[in-house]
Amino acid sequence: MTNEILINPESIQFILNDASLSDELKRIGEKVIAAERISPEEGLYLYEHGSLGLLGALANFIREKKNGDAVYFNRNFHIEPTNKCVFACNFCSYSRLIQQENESWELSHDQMMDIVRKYDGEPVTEVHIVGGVHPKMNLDFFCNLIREIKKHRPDLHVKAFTAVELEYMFRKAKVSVKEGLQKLKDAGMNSMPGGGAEIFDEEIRSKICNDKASSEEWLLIHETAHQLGIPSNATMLYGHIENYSHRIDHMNRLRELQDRTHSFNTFIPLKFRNGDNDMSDVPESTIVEDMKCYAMSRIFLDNFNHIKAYWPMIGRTNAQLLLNFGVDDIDGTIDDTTKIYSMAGAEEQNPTMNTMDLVDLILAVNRRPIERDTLYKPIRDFILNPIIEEKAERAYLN
Ligand code: V47
Ligand code: SF4
Repeated sequence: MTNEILINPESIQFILNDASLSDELKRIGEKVIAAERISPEEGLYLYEHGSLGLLGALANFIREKKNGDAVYFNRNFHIEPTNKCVFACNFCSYSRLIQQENESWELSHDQMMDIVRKYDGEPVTEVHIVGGVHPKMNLDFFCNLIREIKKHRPDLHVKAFTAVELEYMFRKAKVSVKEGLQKLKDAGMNSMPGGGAEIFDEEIRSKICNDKASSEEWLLIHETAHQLGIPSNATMLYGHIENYSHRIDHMNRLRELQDRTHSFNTFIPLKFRNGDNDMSDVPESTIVEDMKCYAMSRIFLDNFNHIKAYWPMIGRTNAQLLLNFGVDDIDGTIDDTTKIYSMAGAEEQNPTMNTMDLVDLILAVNRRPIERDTLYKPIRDFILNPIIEEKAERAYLN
């Protein structure tokens, strides 16, 4: 894979020489190009005063410096054990109260193993397990499940449980964060997804998800996981009642933690979708705001290697667009196994894309499709290794 800079520094300098740009924007832009860290105050200034064009050019410059023209994806499937949840986040369209039997599901151990076995012989590399927080699905239940998945398919990477699920699981089991994580690691859990972070600012958090793990707890669980050799992702739920300064504060807390551990794989901004939840009166962000949010993430999080646009949530065409605004990853094949976003009003009602679809989507915008494993080890570069026997490969990759 090439990592050459596709935008050369001179052409980005040209953008900074625009006479209409303020001295302060020019100064911050120069720092970004020189790979000097910008402070939260400079980040906020850039966010508030920088045009979409400027943010996009800076973000794309960094993206290409870090990842060339690569666009990563993986082959994964999701298991959502239940949508019953003890918590009541106002933005959530997915969960149902424990007592609420209609529209809710609760998978048994055997049903989840049946999902795993459905992929026998298929070249998936990751299972992503995340769901509502259910008291019956406790630490022992999940350790047994992971052990059995690993016994059945040792090479499958198990990326499981948000810090919110874990905080509840450990509290119920009366174990420390470290003990609980060690148990899951011993059972075979390989990494953690980034959900549950929402927005760290305590005042906003108390308004949108008052009763679940606090920001401090979320950060502590990820830091402890990293210390135990469990890498993870980080998310940010944006586009609701927070403002730019809350987003910068959120990213700054992640950047500080990443300085200590270097074990976040990727950052995933999650656009708030307002379908069928207690915040349905809050309008969704525009695509221009989405592009600015992804671009600022790329610019501010200088110690994160990857920025992911989760296509089932943002949509396929927007994901393509965002590849020019800092994004270098579009998650995975997924295969219609997640309901979180279709229930929240995302356009993708049955999110499924096979490998060929993903490769075509990336090639259509002149980028380099690279299948990766969960930890970003390249598995196949589809430019160096194109699809030649198209018919046979299409059948295989489906
Ligand atoms: O924490 C819930 C979000 C997250 C809504 O790590 C909503 O690879 C928008 O974290 N509008 C769970 N977002 C999903 C998640 C995730 C997804 C894909 C990949 C990875 C990864 C992680 O979904 C929750 C919450 O922030 N969410 N409801 C909503 N209405
Ligand atoms: Fe439960 Fe997660 Fe939904 Fe909150 S976002 S109500 S923790 S499923």
